Amino acid sequence: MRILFVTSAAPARSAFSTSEKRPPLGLGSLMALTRQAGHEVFFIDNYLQCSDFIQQRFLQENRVDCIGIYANTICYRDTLRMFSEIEELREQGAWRGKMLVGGPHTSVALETIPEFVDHVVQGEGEHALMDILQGRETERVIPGRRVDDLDSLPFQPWDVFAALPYDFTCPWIDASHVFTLNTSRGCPFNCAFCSVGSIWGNRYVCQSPERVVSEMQMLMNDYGAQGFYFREDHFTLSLKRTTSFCELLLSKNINTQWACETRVDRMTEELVRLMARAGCKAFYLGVESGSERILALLNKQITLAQIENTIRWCKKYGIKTYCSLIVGVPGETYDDFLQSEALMQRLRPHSYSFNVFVGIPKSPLYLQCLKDKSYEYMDDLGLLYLPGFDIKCGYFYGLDSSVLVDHKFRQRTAFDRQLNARWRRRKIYWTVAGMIPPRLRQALRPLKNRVAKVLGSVSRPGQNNED
Ligand code: B12
Ligand code: SF4
Repeated sequence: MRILFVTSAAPARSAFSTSEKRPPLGLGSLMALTRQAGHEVFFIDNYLQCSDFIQQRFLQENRVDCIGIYANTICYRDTLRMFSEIEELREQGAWRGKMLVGGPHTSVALETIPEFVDHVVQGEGEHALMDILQGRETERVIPGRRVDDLDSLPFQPWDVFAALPYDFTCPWIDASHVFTLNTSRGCPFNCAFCSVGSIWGNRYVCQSPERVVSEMQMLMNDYGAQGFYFREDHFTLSLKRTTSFCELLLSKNINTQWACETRVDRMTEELVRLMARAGCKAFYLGVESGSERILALLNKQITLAQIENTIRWCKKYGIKTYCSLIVGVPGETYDDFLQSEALMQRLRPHSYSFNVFVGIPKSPLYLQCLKDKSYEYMDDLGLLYLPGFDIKCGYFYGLDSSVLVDHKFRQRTAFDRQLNARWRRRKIYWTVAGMIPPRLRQALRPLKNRVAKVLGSVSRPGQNNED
């Protein structure tokens, strides 16, 4: 069969950043598997570069039998556009192939998928796709079966990905050829703002250290990889796997750099030391908040002590830390935010950023906001925005909210009023500071801390602490 896999283009405006362009490893897994089974595979990444492939007659000219579309909620408008243009071709008799869709959106908003789409795969796609292609599966909606042995899956189609202009860098790794890998699936936690549990389920499955290292070696030998970025929810969930992975890199004398995402509750000093010895250069940490109350409300199941210890050990062994914090969740107060800010100022990670809460369908907080109607606006994708979203966009991103969402926010919480007042004071500070000649500003520097005491911090909230 001749199969075309496509992604959907990012919307012009989005409350989630859509600027990071990396290979879509879920589709990659399906492409590698179908190729291995002898099918001819085509790939168009509209998220990376918008294309007009339907109007350009790509389906007809390449005699495509089946199109498989990756759908996530943020890019779903473009998915809908493709569905209807392809259906129009079918109605005109200009193309007679099958239309398949998979990806996170199918698990969280099945009801939004048009009836004319032939197969909708929820969760993992490998088994379901092979069953459809071999005619063993005829149902329209297919809950994907989990892949129990991730080692059995072929390597990603790197020949295809390496030829495209993806971001092959990582801000924390000093190398130009950094490849993204995804070596595990599923998450046993249930953080209130996250929808991963409803997409993947709670069972965690991972590739063996040997499998991970062999793909890394192949990438180093054949594609000149100089570094790796494990872009997955839980690279370090299994202490045994992380330890064996590091020991394998060391025993094979593999000299490379890598970064991963991790939870602070998985870390011990010994593990951080071992990871650093094995080439780990950075952690992306879901810190979320400096307020114990908010951590509990988010069901994050981490403590401030664990955050502090992890950052301290990382500094000791030379691993950079990037902390991601969430702000503006229902029930959060200005005081909670001050605690987050104080934590970052005290621990001084390499960098950190505040992300303004937007409800993603099916996450526990989303369902709660729907139930108690604490949101101010729901957009056409079903995303929920809370009162004061505009104030927080201005404060934390330096952006007018109209750049991200088409709604004029009116409601305010006490948190927003206090944040707004501080923002105004800070703007005055920066305007006045900008009018002072640089030399005089230098001389007045010692006064900055006193001013900060009156205004709250005078530096910007998202920071790089290059120390
Ligand atoms: C790494 C990652 C990224 C990377 C790489 C993206 C990529 N496409 O691989 C980057 C940073 C670029 C990124 C960007 C975005 N991401 Co992201 N990302 C992830 C993360 C952590 C892992 C993705 C992954 O590799 N999964 C593993 C593979 C195996 O799964 P998969 O890609 O879903 O594919 C499987 C199935 O879905 C299915 N499938 C997929 N497509 C198809 C098609 C067909 C035809 C079939 C049959 C099956 C099928 O089969 C695949 C193999 O089993 C997930 C969280 C997660 N655990 O999934 C979030 C996640 C997917 N991202 C999310 C979001 C919102 C985004 C962005 C829209 C915005 C953002 N900045 O966060 C952009 C959009 C990217 C895009 N290409 O459209 C959300 C999606 C939520 C939703 N309801 O849609 C998730 C679930 C995280 C969350 N916040 O809950 N992301
Ligand atoms: S935020 Fe991370 S740890 Fe929490 S549920 Fe989502 S994937 Fe799991």
